Amino acid sequence: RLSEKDVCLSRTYSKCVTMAEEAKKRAGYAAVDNHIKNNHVVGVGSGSTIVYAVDRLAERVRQENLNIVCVPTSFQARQLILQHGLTLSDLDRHPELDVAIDGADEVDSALTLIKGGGGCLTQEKIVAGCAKHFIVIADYRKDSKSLGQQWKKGVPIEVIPMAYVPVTKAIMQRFGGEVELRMAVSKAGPVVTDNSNFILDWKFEKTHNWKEVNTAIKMIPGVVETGLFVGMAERVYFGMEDGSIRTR
Ligand code: ABF
Repeated sequence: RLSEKDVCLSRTYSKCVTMAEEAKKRAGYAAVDNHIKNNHVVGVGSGSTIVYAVDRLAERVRQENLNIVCVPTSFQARQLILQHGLTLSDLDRHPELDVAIDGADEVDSALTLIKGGGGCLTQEKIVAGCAKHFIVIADYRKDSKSLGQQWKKGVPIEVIPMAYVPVTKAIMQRFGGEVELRMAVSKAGPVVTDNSNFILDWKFEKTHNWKEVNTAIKMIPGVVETGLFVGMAERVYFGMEDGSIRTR
């Protein structure tokens, strides 16, 4: 299998970007077409792939006159719902969702996910956890046998700001690897989440038992949530380079 870099070297960069966008679109459309029905309460994820799913959802709501209520996972998702004229709700009013659809940074062969490259992992996990069905959409670059093969930025971990140094030390001592405080693009300060917390990125060195590691990291005081989604995804739609859809 060619790496993304190899694929891009063999094509023009713009063609590569177009292929990936087309793949995201196909995945988003397939998930909405196969899983959303009238009167559904839908969790709306974050990132760039979900934009296509929301486009398709809004199209179906208009064309089929569907009654759909949407619960966002982030400020971005909220804006998307409003911009598309969809019905916005929250977990107070709709604590039980029929389906949640979201992107991922990497998906392994057991459907364990790394999420949180966009920093919204806590709300994404809460919303996915409230859904009867959690459906993931991604392009071919996220498909992996084992976590870390594709996504090189590590596992995002949301932490209470005052705890970021002790949490950093605890993770490195117990699980090895490197932990970095995620900085804003300007480098002027740390990234601050929608919950006013910081994000640590744990660059692990080997494959772990992700269920155990997830539980252990969550037990460290100051950790709010991890970007490891274990046993949550029911189905993943990958848009492939050849225009097909692969499901897992
Ligand atoms: C969210 O958006 C995140 O959990 C994940 O980090 C990211 C995926 O973004 P994209 O669809 O842009 O690749 O789902």
